[in-house]
Amino acid sequence: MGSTPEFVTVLAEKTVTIGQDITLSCEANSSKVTAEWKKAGDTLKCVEGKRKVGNTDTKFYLEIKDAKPEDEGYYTLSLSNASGSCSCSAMVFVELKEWREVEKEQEPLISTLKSFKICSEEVRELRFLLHGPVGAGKSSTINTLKSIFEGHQFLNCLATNSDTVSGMSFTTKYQKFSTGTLPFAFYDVMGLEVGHKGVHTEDIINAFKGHIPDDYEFREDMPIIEEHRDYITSPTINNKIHCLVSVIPADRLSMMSEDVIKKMRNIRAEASKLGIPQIVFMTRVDKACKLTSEDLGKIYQSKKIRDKITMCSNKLGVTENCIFPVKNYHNEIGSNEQLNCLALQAFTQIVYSANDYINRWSSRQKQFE
Ligand SMILES: Nc1nc2c(ncn2[C@@H]2O[C@H](COP(=O)(O)OP(=O)(O)OP(=O)(O)O)[C@@H](O)[C@H]2O)c(=O)[nH]1
Ligand SMILES: [Mg+2]
Repeated sequence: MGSTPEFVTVLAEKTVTIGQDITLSCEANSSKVTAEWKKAGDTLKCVEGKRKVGNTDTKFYLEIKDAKPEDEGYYTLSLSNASGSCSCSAMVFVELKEWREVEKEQEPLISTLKSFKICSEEVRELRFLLHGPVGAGKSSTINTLKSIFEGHQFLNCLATNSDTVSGMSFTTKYQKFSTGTLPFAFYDVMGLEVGHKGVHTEDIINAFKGHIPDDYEFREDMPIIEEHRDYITSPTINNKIHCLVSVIPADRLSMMSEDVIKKMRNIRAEASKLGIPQIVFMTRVDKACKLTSEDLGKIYQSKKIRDKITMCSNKLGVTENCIFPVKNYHNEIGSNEQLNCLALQAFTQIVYSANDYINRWSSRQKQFE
């Protein structure tokens, strides 16, 4: 009886650009085996002009011509004979043609934002509210943007240092963060959770309407009431939110509960009624895609990220061009220009959207003068 087949060399991970050919190969200790290639449970056979499987003596190979996005995946080769079997697997990534342009230099983006002027003198600062599920990276996003503008050593003291979602929001206050002398302010809120836990949707709606005072401590048992001593009864444009940012973790998108998604849709519907612009920041992209985690500059060539954006668009009912994938400073030591560029591109978008909102508000004011 022969011996169990064994690999002399194993399959290696591959990254190809769309349209290129893919070759996976490895070597076994014998050619007298039955070889089976599989991807996602399907056995792969030869397909004229597209796919070839075979072996030259002990070298086994799989060739795929003209890589398409659907060729991305986890490929397994199993070898068997009467004595037993063995298998090995490798991931194949198919990079798409860049579907959005990545900025490579941060300086032009920073200087445009530094010289930015709000279109109305009555408005002191553009105010952004970040909301989303617990642990989505809301506080980290604020931290990332603040550290880019303030140029200090990154310190993620606002965010939880735990990567596991405990089910309890680390942020419990309605907290304002300014960006030095620039006319931008971020508002951080408690995360959304399933059922009666986390921040109430009414609190978020009241926040963007301008009724919630700075440093208000959110209560899980009830939303703010008009009788609260600091409730802002007649908010001005300087109390209101000018752009709503939904923060969604790319790696947990498929696990997000229906309940949280429904809450987010309700919040978005209320913001739409008031004409407040809405943008999505899709965080934790490095956790969702290996290609991106290895080279952030390839984010707009990643099929995984593209698919996540489509999924996010379907779940929240937002158009894809309003979704910006970003990576936050997490455990990096120094500054990372590519990370900054992605964050700055997304930030530029919310600045212009908020300014448009102010522009519309100011035109309406003039009509009544
Ligand atoms: N790898 C990675 N980790 C991230 C990223 N953004 C945030 N994190 C981590 O995710 C965890 C949650 O981040 P937070 O910023 O505290 O999330 P949050 O939305 O403010 O959470 P709550 O205030 O608890 O609702 C922390 O451990 C962060 O360091 C990212 O882009 N990549
Ligand atoms: Mg937080």
